[in-house]
Amino acid sequence: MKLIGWAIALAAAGLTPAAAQAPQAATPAAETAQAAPAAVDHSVHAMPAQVTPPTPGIGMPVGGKGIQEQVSSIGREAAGFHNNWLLWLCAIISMVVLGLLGFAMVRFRRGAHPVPSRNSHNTVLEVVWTLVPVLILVAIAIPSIRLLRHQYSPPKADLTVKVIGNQWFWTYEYTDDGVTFDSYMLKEASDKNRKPNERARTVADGPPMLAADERMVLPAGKVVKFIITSNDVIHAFWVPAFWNKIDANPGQLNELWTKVDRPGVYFGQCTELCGARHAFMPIAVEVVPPARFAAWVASKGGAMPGARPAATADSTGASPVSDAAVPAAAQPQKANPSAADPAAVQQPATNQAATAQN
Ligand SMILES: [Cu+2]
Repeated sequence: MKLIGWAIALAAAGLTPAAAQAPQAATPAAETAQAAPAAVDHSVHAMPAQVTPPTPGIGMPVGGKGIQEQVSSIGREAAGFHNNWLLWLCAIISMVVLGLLGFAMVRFRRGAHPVPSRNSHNTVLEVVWTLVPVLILVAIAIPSIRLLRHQYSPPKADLTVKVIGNQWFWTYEYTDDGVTFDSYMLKEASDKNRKPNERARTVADGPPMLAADERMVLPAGKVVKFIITSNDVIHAFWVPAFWNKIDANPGQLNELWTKVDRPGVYFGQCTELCGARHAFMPIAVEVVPPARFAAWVASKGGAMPGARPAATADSTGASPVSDAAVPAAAQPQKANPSAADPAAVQQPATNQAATAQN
């Protein structure tokens, strides 16, 4: 009887995953079939002649020690708060509590103190142990709320990138510039699933499982607004060196911002369990000087909003950084006014929709 019970239990355990995986197994096949042409396109055509290699140890995991070096203003503020304030506070509190515990254990042990004290109230002590934790919480709350305020009251954006999570790749829409593309993980040369004409990861592309066939390109020193959503299930957008992290929910627009001063290559990953290939949708961001960003936009068939003289000055006028640095970079785009028009017309509509929903 017991044996039969075990047999049924084992059969159920064996069947359940299979049943659960069946639809998923079908989905990747369908996805791959759909996505295959795009992936092949990227690997064959879209790769630049030379790939900017990342700086070792920057914008990528550093062996599980501490927080990655932060390259955005928010990231530096947050990491400073964590490293220089919270960690010390935690350490000091732990040491004080441990010291008190040790003192009480030794001083009031049964051998040295056979008759227990019968004191039940001590006004000074009670005031101290109420007041000190309150002060500690206030000391944490003030910088914490200041950080939250900085994170959620972004300066005027110079550039908006709509980030869309898909099972299992990212789509980046540069709403201001008319550029849209998908970004897939680069497979290893030894990967049996790699198609013969599919580009394999090289050292210059970045670490395994973090390198992408097409990187999100951002201009250095500009305020970038990310509008984050999903096409299917919940994903999450996170580039650790920028600090920011937020869920990509289907049917919702979330918002983040960053300003990265240092050109370089920075890697992130989807950080919400989103299905079978969750681990294979990295985020690779290349931050370049504004002039190179303008050239990249042009190479992708887009046009910088700066290419439209009057309207652009109005819409981004509140950001002194953008207007000071962009014109020189954007001038060449002026030769392409027909392409600039639709992008410039589209931009306010997209931004307003995003703001309204947030
Ligand atoms: Cu995901």
